[in-house]
Amino acid sequence: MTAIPRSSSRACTAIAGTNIALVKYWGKRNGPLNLPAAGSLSLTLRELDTRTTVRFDAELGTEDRVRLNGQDADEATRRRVVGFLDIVRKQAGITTHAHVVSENTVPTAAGLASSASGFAALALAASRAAGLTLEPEALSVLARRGSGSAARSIFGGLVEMQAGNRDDGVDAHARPLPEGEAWPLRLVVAVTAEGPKAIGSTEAMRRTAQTSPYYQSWIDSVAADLRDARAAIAERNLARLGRVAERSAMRMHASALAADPPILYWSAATIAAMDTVRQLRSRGIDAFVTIDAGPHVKVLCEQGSAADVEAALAKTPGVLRTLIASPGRGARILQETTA
Ligand code: 2P0
Repeated sequence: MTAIPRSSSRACTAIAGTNIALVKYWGKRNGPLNLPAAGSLSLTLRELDTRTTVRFDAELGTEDRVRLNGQDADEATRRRVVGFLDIVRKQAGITTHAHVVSENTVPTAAGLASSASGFAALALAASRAAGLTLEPEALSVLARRGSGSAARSIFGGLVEMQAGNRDDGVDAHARPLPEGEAWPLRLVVAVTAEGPKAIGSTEAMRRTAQTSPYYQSWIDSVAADLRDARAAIAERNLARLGRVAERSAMRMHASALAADPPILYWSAATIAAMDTVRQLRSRGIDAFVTIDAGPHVKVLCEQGSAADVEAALAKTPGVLRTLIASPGRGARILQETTA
């Protein structure tokens, strides 16, 4: 491995879609290495993504520069990105600083999982710009260091994250589930609030693990949900997959609700949207709820019912806007340049 020669720069632009977990990740077995306590299973989305350019440049001096959505990143975000770049630099054997420019179509930190697409795109762009060529699994391991859910966004469509059991984390990566390919699923997103969530996932997971009496039961329940979800995907059985997804989300939130102090992400609009989905089901429409670390509601359904689901959610009190998201590809390079 060689250092980038002085006064040369190397840039890469990569794009990654966010993902929504159908079997949730909520808890770590190792904080510093960001190792999940259990596996998870998700759908990578086409419509909500992050595009990131990383340029390692010997002229940049002693600091990394981080721009997010047209502005300098706040200090907490900058520190998190710099920490991630340090991991990439160490892996590539370089010391050069970088200029990072990132644009989200996902509302940042609003519970629409911008860290998943953000760190997946950053892992690909930064590793390539640092001169590394990583296989998808190694890229997923790297992305996990930035954010647990980002490991899943390296791959497209339905994806399973394996918890792994090694201390160094090399087996804690995602893998695609080809049985799910070309299944015309949709996730209808009901946005119920603007702005950042009350408590970030990392801190909320830590508090749940340390104080919730339900945490261990939650973690113990994940393996069976993963098996059920895999079987549902193999049969293309939406009702079975949707039932697992709802159950997993409710159990994750139950574990967080029982933390001390309690963690409640839901608002009145969240409950109203859940009620809308129950009414849709009573009319014979297969639609199933999942909720992440925020008040928004995401509804899993098939392509043919997405318009009906969206119309019902749009009329629900407290729902600000809706969008229909579809399965998307994994992280990929858009452009590379060397100067
Ligand atoms: C998930 N979430 O499976 C779960 C469900 C939110 C609720 O993964 O600490 O931002 O960076 O590894 O990946 C959000 O957690 O947390 C998340 P870190 P991350 O999608």
